Amino acid sequence: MPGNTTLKPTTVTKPKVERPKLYKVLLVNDDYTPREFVTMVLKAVFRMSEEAGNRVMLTAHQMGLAVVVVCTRDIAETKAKEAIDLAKEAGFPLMFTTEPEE
Ligand code: TYC
Repeated sequence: MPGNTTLKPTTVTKPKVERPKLYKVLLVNDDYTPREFVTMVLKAVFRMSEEAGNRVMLTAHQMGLAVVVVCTRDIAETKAKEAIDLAKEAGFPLMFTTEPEE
């Protein structure tokens, strides 16, 4: 009926989209793995350029640790394992770890 319309309040529900937690892959320094091998693994597994791989390798060499990449937990764990396995096959103790971003 025109002029007699009841307006109902509309509830607007804002959908809550959860952001997946992000994880860091860390490169750990050691005294035995050759620098070139570390850079090669960073290029092969994390698709880094020679320059970026070298920079990250040198950071770990000097600081003890370096952040390689930040990504979802699944990808972080898979990549870390791939990298560790490559080193194991070659007989090097090179280590990668993962941890949640603060
Ligand atoms: N410290 C190693 C060397 O002097 C090189 C190296 C760099 C190893 C970074 C591990 O995460 C690493 N041969």
